[in-house]
Amino acid sequence: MKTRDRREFLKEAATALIVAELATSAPAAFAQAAGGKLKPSATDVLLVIDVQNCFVPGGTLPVKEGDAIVPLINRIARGFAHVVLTQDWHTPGHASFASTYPGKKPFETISLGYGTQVLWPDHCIQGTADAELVKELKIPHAELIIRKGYRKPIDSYSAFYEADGKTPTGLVGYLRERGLKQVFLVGLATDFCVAWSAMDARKAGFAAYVVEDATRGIDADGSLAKAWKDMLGAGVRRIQSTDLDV
Ligand code: VGL
Ligand code: ZN
Repeated sequence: MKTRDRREFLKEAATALIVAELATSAPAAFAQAAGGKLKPSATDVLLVIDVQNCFVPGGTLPVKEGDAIVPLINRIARGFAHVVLTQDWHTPGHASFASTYPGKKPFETISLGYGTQVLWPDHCIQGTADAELVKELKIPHAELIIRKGYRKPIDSYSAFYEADGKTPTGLVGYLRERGLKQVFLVGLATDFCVAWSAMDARKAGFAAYVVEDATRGIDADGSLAKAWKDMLGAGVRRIQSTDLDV
């Protein structure tokens, strides 16, 4: 090989290595290189999980301090061009309600066709004030509201797939068709609907970032620590709102 060809070859090989490195660590590497913080881009989407009356103090399945994250979520949302909201939206007599099974109490579990189901108090029933989005949530530019858990025999913590792990809500198709590639998650509850949505985002091939201080957990029986272990194992990134340039 002549010196010039050799030099070209080395240069190309080095470029290929850098590109491969960026591809595995992107998009954080690109954005963070700019200002040390992650600046939401045109292909990033903020997924605001279940910020509903049912999950804040005064609701039917209240998450401790669930209301405290609303101003922070409003602020973060203003930094994102694309925002999708979710709404837990159950039928009366839903399969996830303890009241559906004589003798069962909330937070006990049962075995259903699709796996183990935690039983909850009746919550987020379609069309009730309890199921409405928290009125202090102010995200007028949100593009889509995904309702989930609306089929009586099956629960859906995740915004992407119902509890059988395969029935789609349509969100994967929506994000792909819109060219949205990185999903940032906030909302309620960290250890159930946020965690399942984040892991399903990974399963569907999206990058997933959970903004920890913009979530709150239920933490039933160690569920919060387990959820973080599972999320990190699935390649979900745990960040804080101060890591975002919003
Ligand atoms: C949720 C329990 C039952 C949640 C929804 O939004 O995390 N948790 N339904
Ligand atoms: Zn629910």
